[in-house]
Amino acid sequence: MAIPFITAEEAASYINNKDVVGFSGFTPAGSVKVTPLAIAERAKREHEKGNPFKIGVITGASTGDSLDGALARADAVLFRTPYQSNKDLRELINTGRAEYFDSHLSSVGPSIRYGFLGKINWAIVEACDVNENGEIVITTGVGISPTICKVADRIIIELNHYHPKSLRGIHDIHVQLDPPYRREIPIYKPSDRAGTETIKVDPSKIVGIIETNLPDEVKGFSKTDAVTDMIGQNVADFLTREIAKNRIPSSFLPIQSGVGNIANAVLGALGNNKAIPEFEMYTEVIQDSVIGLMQQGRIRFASGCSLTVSKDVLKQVYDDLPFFHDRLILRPQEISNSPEVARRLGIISINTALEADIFGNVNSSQVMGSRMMNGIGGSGDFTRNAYISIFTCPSVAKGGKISAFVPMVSHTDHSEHSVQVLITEQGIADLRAKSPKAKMEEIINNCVHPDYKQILRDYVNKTGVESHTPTALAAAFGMHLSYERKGDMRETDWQEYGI
Ligand code: 0RQ
Repeated sequence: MAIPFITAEEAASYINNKDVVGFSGFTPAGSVKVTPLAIAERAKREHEKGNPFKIGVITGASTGDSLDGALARADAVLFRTPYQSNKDLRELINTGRAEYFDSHLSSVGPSIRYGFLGKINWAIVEACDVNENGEIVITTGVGISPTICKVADRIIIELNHYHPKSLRGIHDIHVQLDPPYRREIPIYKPSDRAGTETIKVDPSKIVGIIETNLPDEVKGFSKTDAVTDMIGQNVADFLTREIAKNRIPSSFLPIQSGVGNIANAVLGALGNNKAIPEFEMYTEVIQDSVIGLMQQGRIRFASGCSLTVSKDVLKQVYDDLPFFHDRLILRPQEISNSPEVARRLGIISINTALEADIFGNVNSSQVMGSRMMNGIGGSGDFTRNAYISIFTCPSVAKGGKISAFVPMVSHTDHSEHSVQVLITEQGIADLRAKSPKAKMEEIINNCVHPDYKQILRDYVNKTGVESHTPTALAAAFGMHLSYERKGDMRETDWQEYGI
C-alpha cells in the first residue's frame, strides 16, 4: 500500500489535545519544520474558540524556532523534555506556563521504552528518504527518532528534499535491548559501526508524508574573541602538559565538546594548536569548527548525534559528501552519549559551566538557581564517565557584574566528585586528587577574575579555614543576593550576611 502524501495542516488536524508527540532532531539539526508550525496554528484557532489545546513535546535535545518557538508562542506546550534553548519557550517555562523536566540526554530513549514518560501517540520525523517497506533515512540529527518510531502509535514523516538521499550510510542506527537482555555496545573506537543505515518501521503506522525543502534552522556562532581564544589556548596548554607527563597517551584520546559559542570557540582553538596531535571526536553535537578542522586534517573522525552546522558549512559537507561519509557517523543519543562507551574510549570531555563554586561543583543550567537557561544536555553523560572531565567558562558574565565563581553554586548539575578541571581565560584549576581546601586554593589562584579574588578570600577567611569544606551557610549565596539586590556581585559586603 502506497504511503499517502498529505499537507502539514492535515497532519495537524489528526493531533488531539493532550497528545504526546515525539519529534525528530537533535538541536535544530533534523528537527521537523512545517508540522509543528501547523500544530501551533491549530492550537491558536482552538484557543480562540475557547477550547484547550496543548501537547506533550519530547525531542532529542533543542530544536528550531518552527518547533519550540512556534509551539511556545501559541501556548501549546503541556510539557517539554529533555533540553531546549529557545527564548520564547524559556519564557514559558520560567513563568510556569509549561512543565519542563531537564534530563540526561542518554536516558531519554530508554526512559521512553521503559514507559516512564507514558504513552507516545505520535512520532513526527524528518527524513531525506523513505520507502514502502518502512525504511526511513533520517537527516542531520538522529536523537530519539529510532525509539519514538518504534513506540509511537502513528508516524508522520516530513520528507525534506533539501537533504540529499545520498546521506544514507552516514547514520548508524543501533538501539540497545532493554534490561534484563541488554548487552555491551560493540563500539571500541569512534569509527566503529554497531547498527543499520535506516530506521525500519511497520509501514502501516505511517499516516502520511509531507514534502518540504527547507534548511535546518541552525543559528550561526558568535565570532571568537580574546576571552574565548584565551580559554581555548588554556585548554590546549592543559592537554599538551598532560601528554608530556604521560597522563594522556601520546596517540591522544577522543574529544567530546559541548554546545554553544564557547564550546565552538574552544574546539577551534584546540584544533588550531599544533601541539595537540590530530584527534578523533566521540561527541554529541558536531559544530562548525569540527568540519573546518576535518578539512584541514586536524580531526580525523567524528562520531556524534547531530550535524549542527550553519547553512554554508552544511553546503560544504553536501558538496563533498564522499569525503565526509568516510569521516562522520551520526548515532542515536543513547549511543553517542553512552556512559559505557565514554568510559571504554576514555573520552576527554569539555563542557561549559554557567557558574562553579570554589570547591568545583558546577551549575550549567539554572541562572541564579531558579531560571532555566537551556538544560544539562549531555554534559552529565560525559562528565561523570570521562577519562578527564573539563569545564570551561569566562571568569565573569554580564560585563563583570557576575563572577562565574561563587562560594556555593545556586544549582548543581555536576558535583565536585565528577568535575576534574576548570578552565577560564585566567587559567587552569586542576582539581584531581585534591581536598576541598586545596581545590579552593587552585580555583581562586588560577581561575577567578582579579575583581573577585579578594571577595572570595574574605569569605573563606570569615568561615574558618579549619573546617573540611569552609562554608558559612548564611552567607553562601551572598554574592548571588548582592547581584539581585545591587546589580553587581562586586558590591558584596559579607557583614550583611552575618560573617
Ligand atoms: O547571556 O547572551 O544574555 O549575555 O549566559 O552565555 O557566553 O553566550 O555561552 O553560548 O556557550 O552558553 C552554559 C548556557 C553557555 C551552554 C551555556 C549568560 C551569558 C549569556 C550564554 P547573554 P555565552 P554559551 C551538550 C552539552 C548546557 C550544558 C552543556 C549550555 C548566556 O553551554 O546550555 O554543556 N550548556 N551541555 O551572559 C547569569 C551566570 C552566567 C550567565 C553566563 N553565572 N549567571 N548568566 N551567563 N554565565 C548540549 C546538548 O546536549 C545539546
